[in-house]
Amino acid sequence: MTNSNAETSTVIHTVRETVVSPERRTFITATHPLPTQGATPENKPRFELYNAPMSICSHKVRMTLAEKGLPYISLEVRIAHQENYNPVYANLRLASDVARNTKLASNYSGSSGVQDTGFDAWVVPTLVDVEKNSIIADSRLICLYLCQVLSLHGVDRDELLPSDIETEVLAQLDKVDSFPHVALFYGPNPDGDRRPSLFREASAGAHERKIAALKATWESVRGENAELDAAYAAKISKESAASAFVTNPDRMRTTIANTDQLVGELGKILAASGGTWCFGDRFTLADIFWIVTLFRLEFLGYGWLWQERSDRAHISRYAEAGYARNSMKYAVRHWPGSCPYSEWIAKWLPTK
Ligand SMILES: N[C@@H](CCC(=O)N[C@@H](CS)C(=O)NCC(=O)O)C(=O)O
Repeated sequence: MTNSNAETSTVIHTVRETVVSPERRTFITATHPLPTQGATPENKPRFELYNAPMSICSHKVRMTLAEKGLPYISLEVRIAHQENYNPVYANLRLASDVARNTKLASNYSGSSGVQDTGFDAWVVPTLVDVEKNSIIADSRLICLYLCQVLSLHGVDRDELLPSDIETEVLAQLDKVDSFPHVALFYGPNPDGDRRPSLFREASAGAHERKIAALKATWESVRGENAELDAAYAAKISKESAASAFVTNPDRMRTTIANTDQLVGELGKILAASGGTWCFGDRFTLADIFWIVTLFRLEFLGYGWLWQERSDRAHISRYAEAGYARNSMKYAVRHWPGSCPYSEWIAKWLPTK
């Protein structure tokens, strides 16, 4: 289905007014990099970002925006309250190009990459480019989009996506996109679950709660819109597959072995780099994607994948350099609610 410009504007307006309550709409700028400044009607930046504090896909986008120094309205979607299961929000995502060109995700691989599993209408982040009246509904695509439109802000697009190494940078984004983040988040390591204990309790039974919430919100709109019905059915099927996946010890063991291999591949890139970052001394999108990934792994208690191996000491040095960047500090480490619970990363969090 192709939406007209007017239809897209209506969808954008409706979701802005109904999904996120005013106190969770904040104006992020270089001088106010945390969500502390309430958005007012006078604030009219080009971008609006539906995101959630803890979401790793939101971390990638917030960090990219921070690296670029781009102002935006942050619209905090409360995943724990299933605000992302509001059909109005799904309609926004279903109006994006990626939704039109990709099959719906109805199965589960452990990753959240759209190329891997398909399109999920019920997740964050979603970027709205107010100036272009366009909706971009996938973290990897959003970060690429931000790089590609940046010349408009007088910032060289080559900064995070240099043309001479674009293919190499894109290959790293694809690798991180295929990373089994979600399985490691919701599933225990059958050989010793080191996820923070409070987080373990909070996330237990998450897939079942998601299914129940989806069914409840579907009830009120079922049969009204075939596209929405298909998106609900696909998500319920995906969450059922996820539940079976993360409670299967063999699948979790394979997931952890794959993670170890991907971390090893990062080690090889860094060893060949000759500089601080993946590609020499140029900080690129590849580094944003890897740094938030390593931070999430540490949060979940998987830092041992490199910290307990002398041949991977360079990954620790890389991670520390990345965590120290201002973009990482404000978009992730100090962003309220971004990394609750974890004792593994306590030294990186703001002191109380
Ligand atoms: N391919 C999407 C995946 C996004 C995604 O899976 N988001 C997660 C948080 S990182 C989410 O919103 N989960 C909520 C849910 O499944 O209910 C992207 O990269 O943006």
